[in-house]
Amino acid sequence: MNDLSHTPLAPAEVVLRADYRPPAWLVPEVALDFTLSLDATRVRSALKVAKNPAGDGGALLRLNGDGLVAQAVLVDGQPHNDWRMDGGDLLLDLPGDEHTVTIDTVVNPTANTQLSGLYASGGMLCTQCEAEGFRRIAFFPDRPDVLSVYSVRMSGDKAAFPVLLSNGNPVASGAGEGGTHWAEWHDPWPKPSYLFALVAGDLVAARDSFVTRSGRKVDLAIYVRAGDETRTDHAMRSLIASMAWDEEVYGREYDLDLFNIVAVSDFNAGAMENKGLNVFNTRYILADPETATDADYDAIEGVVAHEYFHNWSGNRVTCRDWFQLSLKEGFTVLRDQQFSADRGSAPVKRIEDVRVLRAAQFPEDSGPLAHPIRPDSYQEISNFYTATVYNKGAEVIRMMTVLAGPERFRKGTDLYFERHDGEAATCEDFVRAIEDGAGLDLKQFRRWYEQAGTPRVDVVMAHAGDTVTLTCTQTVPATPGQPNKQPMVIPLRTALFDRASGRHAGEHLLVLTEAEQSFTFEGFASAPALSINRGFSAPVSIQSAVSAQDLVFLAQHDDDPFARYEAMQQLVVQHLVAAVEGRLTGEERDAGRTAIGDAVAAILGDSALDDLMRGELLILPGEAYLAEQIPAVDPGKVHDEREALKGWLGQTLKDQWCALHDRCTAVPYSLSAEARGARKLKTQALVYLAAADPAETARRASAQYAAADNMTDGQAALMVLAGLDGPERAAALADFHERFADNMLVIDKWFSLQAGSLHPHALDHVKALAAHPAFTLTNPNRVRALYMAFAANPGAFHAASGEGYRMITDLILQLDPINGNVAARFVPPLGRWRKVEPGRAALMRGELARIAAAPGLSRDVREQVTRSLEG
Ligand code: B3K
Ligand code: ZN
Repeated sequence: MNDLSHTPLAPAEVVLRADYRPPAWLVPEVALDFTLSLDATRVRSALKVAKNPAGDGGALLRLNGDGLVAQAVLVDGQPHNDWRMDGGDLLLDLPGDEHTVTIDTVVNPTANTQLSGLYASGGMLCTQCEAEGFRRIAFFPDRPDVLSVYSVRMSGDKAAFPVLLSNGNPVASGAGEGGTHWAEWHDPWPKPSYLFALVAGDLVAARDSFVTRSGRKVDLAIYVRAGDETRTDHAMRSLIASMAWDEEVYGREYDLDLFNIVAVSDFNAGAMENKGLNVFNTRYILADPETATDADYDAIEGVVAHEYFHNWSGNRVTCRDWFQLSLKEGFTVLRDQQFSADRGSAPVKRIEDVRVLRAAQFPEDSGPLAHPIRPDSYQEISNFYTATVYNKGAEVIRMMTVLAGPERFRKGTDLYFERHDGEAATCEDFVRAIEDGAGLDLKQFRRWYEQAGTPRVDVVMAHAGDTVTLTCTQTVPATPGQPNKQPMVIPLRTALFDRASGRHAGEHLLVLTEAEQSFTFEGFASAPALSINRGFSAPVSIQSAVSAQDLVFLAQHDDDPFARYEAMQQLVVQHLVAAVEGRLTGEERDAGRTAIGDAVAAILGDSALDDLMRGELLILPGEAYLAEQIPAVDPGKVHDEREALKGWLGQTLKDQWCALHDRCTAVPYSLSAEARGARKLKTQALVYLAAADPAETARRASAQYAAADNMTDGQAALMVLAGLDGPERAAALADFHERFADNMLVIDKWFSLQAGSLHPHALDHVKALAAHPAFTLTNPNRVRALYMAFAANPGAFHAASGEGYRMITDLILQLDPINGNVAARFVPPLGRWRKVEPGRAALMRGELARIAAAPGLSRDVREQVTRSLEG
């Protein structure tokens, strides 16, 4: 194999956590004046700067800039020529302790295809400043520990920009000359520059209000394009529910007289928590039954809540530096997970969250991009908005709730908010507040912030006399830059089931702190069935030799719903991993399938289960998660074995799937848990049946598509049809496209369903779709709809020819100059080459080397590619 990993790359600047120094200058107040235009917006910024008593005392003021040109620089109102540029930054020496620095710049929002800073989207202007976008608007100490009170004035053409919004409260507005108008906003809460926002455009508002527990009335508005205001109800209800929940559960009240949300179609992320002016990707706002699935409804509720919760966990208490990102993101993800659990089915929510963690974060932890939830270094911070910082970050704080219990945890968070309100804090500040408030010792627990990698816990159960001994051995795998690891604190909720009665005598919380530890339990005449890491109390991988028989038992009898799900998953994982590794005799394969089939039949027939939970128990482990369990995996084999099992289950239980589909089809549309559960099962029945009998299922799916009065049913039927051959496929896809041609979010689904389909020619379909007139590289949702769905479709992406890898590489190279942030998100799928069998690994690595060799890469892509080749 060619050694391509050593393609020379220019040395990149690395930012180290250990290098943190307080800012030399603070900016207590800033006034921004925008003269708006789509291609030349003038920005005048007036910064009141004051020497930081905690700084180095030097005269040098560094104002970050990215692509800005200073048209004029004034100090205390006087023209000032003694300034210089250092890269994009503007440096000036200031003689005294307090000054006002005024700088004029001009930016071109239309040319801003990176969608960071001030940019144009369909005729409107909007901003995205986290993490380092503000420096693309104005020269500023663009770091989260510089907190300022913002006053904003903007003026522009009234016809083009009838709505003018910024953070905080409106102060004044009026008409100007030549058809212009202006508005002034003031945000009384000091904030870092990444929370600044401005929106100007032709928008309509859906309005409501909320009265806080102390009696303050808050005006709520969701701004969308005309015509979309009929699809904001669910987002508004979610917002109101979030506001009430945060008061009740965390004692946090909203702190301005208005809360605005704006939905934009061109957006790199999901949404942004700018103070008092959240900006959202339209996909997390707009919903009605005809165009949004049940999953879309859930995602909207979760993201609206997440951004709202940031008002306290992120805005009132912000981050000292970007290494502390998990301080706000991990905690806020935990809060939105808890909220959604309270709003719907808590067990189902927990299962979904763990599924996401395993599908997105476990591969990160075991690959070249592994990093602790509080990283030690970065080249481009945008690359650290990861499942590790967000989702594992949430799991780490969740473990604190397990160790402390909810009441004591709440004392900890109360203390955290009280101590650090108005400050830029660190993860260490959070841990200390939980320690002090909840009365926990988290000394060793802090390793969760330091060490990357998913800990593995091997559990061996021994039974002698009436004593059960559990021996737990933990290992934290080596990760890039961290060859040696220390033992973690691992809280494992555990129960020992008596097989005869199907009961256990109470749950134990086993807290592992050492590399190896034993726990003994008395009073067991016979060996019990082990239920461990119930509720997924720790984000670890458990290895225990549980028999298929015990797993079937637990799948039916465990009183912890997550553990039931887990037993089913393990049953299938054990079988499929053995099958992929070629370890099964014909008889063993039959026996394994029979055990799984019996367990599935029992779930189908268990009348005590609600349908939402039944749906979880029936989901087969995903290909990515299965692949994680197998070294040097052949993704093709994983795909084939999993499909074969699906087909076998479809065939063996055909009558039951048909009966289930019929029963659920009779349930009318509503958003009740019952109706949602029915829709979920309907989809699953189709999926199993399609694997067994494609022709008959195409007819069934077609009928479901034709009869669908909601997007969940329509999309599910189309998803199944997209994976099959036959006339029904083309007809349904054409119909869907025609019906929803005007709705960008639904057309995104149309792209995704085809790119993610089980069809053997999915790869060719993606190639053709890239040339479709509705495809564009400038809209991140559209790019993700086609290519993320494709990269997550193992059957297509991992084509043995390497064509899938080539397509993603071509995309990265084409997209990088347009939007490096989004382009970099496509590198990790290629970065998993070390986990894959040698033939494909060489192809993947070759493509990474091709990217590395390209000139002029963005810092985003360069960092991800370099780490992927080296790690
Ligand atoms: N804080 C934003 C993330 C913005 C992403 C910047 N690259 C959304 C969120 O987590 O709430
Ligand atoms: Zn967030």
